[in-house]
Amino acid sequence: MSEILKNKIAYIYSDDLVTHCDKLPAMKNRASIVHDLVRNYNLLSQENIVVVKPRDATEDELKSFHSSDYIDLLKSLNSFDTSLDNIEDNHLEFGLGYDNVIIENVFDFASCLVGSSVSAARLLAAKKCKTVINWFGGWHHAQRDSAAGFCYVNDIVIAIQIMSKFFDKIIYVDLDIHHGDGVQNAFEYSSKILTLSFHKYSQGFFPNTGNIDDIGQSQGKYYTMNIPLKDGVCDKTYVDIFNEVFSMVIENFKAEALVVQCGGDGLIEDPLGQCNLTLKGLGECINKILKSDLPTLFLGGGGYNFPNTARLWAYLTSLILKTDLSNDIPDT
Ligand code: V1P
Ligand code: CA
Ligand code: ZN
Repeated sequence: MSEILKNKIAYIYSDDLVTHCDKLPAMKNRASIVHDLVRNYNLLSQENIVVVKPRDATEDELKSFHSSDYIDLLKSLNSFDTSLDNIEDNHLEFGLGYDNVIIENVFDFASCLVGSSVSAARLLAAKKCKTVINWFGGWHHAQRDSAAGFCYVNDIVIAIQIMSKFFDKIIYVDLDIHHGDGVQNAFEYSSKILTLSFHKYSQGFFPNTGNIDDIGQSQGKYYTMNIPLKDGVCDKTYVDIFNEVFSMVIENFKAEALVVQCGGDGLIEDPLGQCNLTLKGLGECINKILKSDLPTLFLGGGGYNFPNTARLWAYLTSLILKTDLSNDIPDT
């Protein structure tokens, strides 16, 4: 196994994973659009990539971050009849309502989703691969005992927990236009995991957290970093700030690995983000991250203009693989 993977970039994929993600109400069929574009640009047949089928997460893995009460509730709702309107107060208490309606087979979805990032983290931890891509992960809002902002479980926190047993210090970079609150909250007391989120911070914009003076707590003070940005932020501002902050963090923190959430909702024409980033701007950030030459897990996240999100992740895949994308848009 390790010989096959040696020097290759792992791309996490399974039919099950895409089928589950395609059913998410706010992201219907997005996973298929993304995977089809990546595949039809022939990125998966490059010689330096290997497609890895993930395994499901165990209940213990889910409970390594989430509370037993929350995971047990998801388990009990696995066969919930979604056609009946029988939401209880108890469900709302655990965030299962407006942004996170109870979906069919919600526990199977949670195990499959967390399993994808757990499998990715294990490849990095075992040094089988130096770079892993999981465009189906990146659910940064889920909290220990609740769903939030379209995120049912926090695959990122669980992946970082696994990686932190093998890498002494890790930087988490969150490029999604929303604040990475769930990941920040999980590690705000730690000086080993530095979380760095770039996000729009304006009146009423979800989740309304991530002020610049939100810097971590106790031992973790100064290891939480927040870069709040104005509504409508464009490439020049975003990339200039990113370059300055990321260089400073890389120089001073001496990380052994990176986890990067590449949410595409900062892109121009995104209905939720309403900002002005382009593929070029986010691509420059990824190229800078790649120059650090550290073991890295690249994750997906938000992105509500589905074709543009697929374009972004196909383009980022090409940058990670160091190959050019064909100028011809695939017929398919
Ligand atoms: O604004 C909220 C709720 C309303 N409450 C007072 C808070 N929710 C947002 C959630 C955005 C989640 C972003 C996730 C990610 O960072 C990572 C995957 O990208 C929200 C919005 C909005 N415009 O911000 N929910 C919805 N829109 C929504 C739309 C249609 C149906 C259900 C929810
Ligand atoms: Ca962010
Ligand atoms: Zn987002």
